[in-house]
Amino acid sequence: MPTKRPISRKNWSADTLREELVADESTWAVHANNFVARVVEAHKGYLYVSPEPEPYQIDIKDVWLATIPKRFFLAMKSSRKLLAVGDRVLCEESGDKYEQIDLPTCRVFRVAPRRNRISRLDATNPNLLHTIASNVDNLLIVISVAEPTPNFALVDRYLVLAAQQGIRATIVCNKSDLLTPNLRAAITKRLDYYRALSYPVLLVQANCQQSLQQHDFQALQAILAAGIAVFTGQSGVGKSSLVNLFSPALMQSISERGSGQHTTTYATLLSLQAGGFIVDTPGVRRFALEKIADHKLGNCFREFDSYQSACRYRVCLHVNEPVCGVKTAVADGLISEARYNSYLTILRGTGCP
Ligand SMILES: Nc1nc2c(ncn2[C@@H]2O[C@H](COP(=O)(O)OP(=O)(O)O)[C@@H](O)[C@H]2O)c(=O)[nH]1
Ligand SMILES: [Mg+2]
Ligand SMILES: [Zn+2]
Repeated sequence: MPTKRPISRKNWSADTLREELVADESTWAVHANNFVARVVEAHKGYLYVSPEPEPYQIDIKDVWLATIPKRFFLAMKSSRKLLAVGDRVLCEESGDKYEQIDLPTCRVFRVAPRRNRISRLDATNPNLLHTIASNVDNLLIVISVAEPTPNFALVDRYLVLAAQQGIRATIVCNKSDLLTPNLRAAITKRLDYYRALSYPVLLVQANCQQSLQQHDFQALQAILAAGIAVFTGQSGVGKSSLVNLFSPALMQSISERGSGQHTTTYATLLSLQAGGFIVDTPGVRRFALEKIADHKLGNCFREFDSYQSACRYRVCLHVNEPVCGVKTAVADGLISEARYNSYLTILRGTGCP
């Protein structure tokens, strides 16, 4: 059996416990009686995990019910703060039995530090963020040609999120069948702007099986195959349709295997038939931006980069400063006014596109 590190009472502070639980993977002692796993669903007092012997070889059909040792649980108040879908964990089999739950059981005793996280705002406290998913490789920002009209301010917000968190962002423009010549003219200009910033932009139609053969769809499939993806975008743009198209068989819910209750409010890691994983985030209406220093926001707008050197002040917010390369570029039509407005909106923390 793995040797448990003795913990004396005086060390029972939240910080010490957190340090013990959150430990770099290089320090993990993996042996016959424990295993590395990925959190595939996080609930208030328990988790579902699946073994992941090698990175991204997550055996999603092998689901374990996991708890964290009580001493961690008490210190952290709620395990949801500590663990989220996407976390890599080290578990040991516990053999605990729970009524009505026919799953093997284990205890989580190490968590790897997160590479990034995607959060939502607390429903009642706007200063509080809840992590929905961690260690995300791809953020797929979905818009539609029409119905609903694309909200590019929201796209910009999510591009900032991706930049902040170091997640690769892709813009997926769905409902290509609704393109009329007028719409095409209006949207293409905007999409080309993002392409020029080196964001992959894909035009797809999710309500049609034949789409699977299309170039952009296959490009999307290749992106999805590389790791863990999260879809985001307004309601009605076709996120669920896209996911279904990629994997008609994946709609099995983990909870059905466990407690017998169907769960729609918890983020879940799903595996795609063609490779890769997505985090399904039902009920999460919008992801939140983490607070960053004002002067760092400009770094999340890729096109500002070439013009910032012309700002008089080294730390320039590009708002009221007298000589500002970014503002000049906006005036000269080199930076899109809409993008600059997205920047100002986020900087002022006003409005929520
Ligand atoms: N015309 C058209 N409709 C689509 C397409 N993809 C999805 N839809 C429809 O758009 C509506 C919303 O799709 P859904 O996947 O539920 O969007 P979600 O809210 O983002 O998950 C549904 O009625 C779909 O049938 C598409 O490529 N073209
Ligand atoms: Mg949906
Ligand atoms: Zn400036």
